[in-house]
Amino acid sequence: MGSAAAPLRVLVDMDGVLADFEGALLRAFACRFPGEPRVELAQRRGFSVREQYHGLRRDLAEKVASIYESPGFFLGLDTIPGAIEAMREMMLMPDTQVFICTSPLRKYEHCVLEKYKWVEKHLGPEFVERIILTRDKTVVSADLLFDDKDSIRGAEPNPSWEHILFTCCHNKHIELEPPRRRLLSWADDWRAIVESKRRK
Ligand code: T3P
Ligand code: MG
Repeated sequence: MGSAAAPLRVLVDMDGVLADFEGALLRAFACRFPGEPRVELAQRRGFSVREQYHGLRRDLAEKVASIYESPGFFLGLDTIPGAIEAMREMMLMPDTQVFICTSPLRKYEHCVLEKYKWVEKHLGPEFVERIILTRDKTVVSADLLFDDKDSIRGAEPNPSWEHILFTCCHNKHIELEPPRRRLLSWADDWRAIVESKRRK
């Protein structure tokens, strides 16, 4: 029998990993509601921005949500440092399948189209081909998922992928239970994590 290794399949999340959702949200909130209290990035805790603003003052939840539900918000996100270069390099790795796995907002009107446009603008059409848009990432099969959400739940209780927590302002205080792993940024050794999953 030949010993050709099966290709490795890698899912890369979009907001918080490729696109800077948190930075843009804070800037736009400060601009649109200059008199209101806000949560600086260093003070962010927990995945849901809405929940944290709700804790600050109940009515701020709707205000912060109105920012990410606005037209142009998702298309205007900056890239996370090193993300574009890492994706290009990963795509060229032999025996490696790369997909962008991202969830749309429940209020999908602008978000869905703008996520596609963002990928085309920053990564190009070959990456548009590789978008997986789903509210449930657990049913997608892969070896790895790089994602900034600390707890990824869905219909499948035992997802096939290993979740690598991508460090973001809202999750950096979380202490992971072993054997869970983090990628601190795209300057961290993502290549070693990819290689660690190859079947010998
Ligand atoms: P992604 O799966 O690419 O990380 O929920 C829809 C998208 O918006 C999802 O994208 C995550 C992102 N998001 C946050 O990161 N924080 C939030 O508080 C909300 C509401 C969404
Ligand atoms: Mg994310």
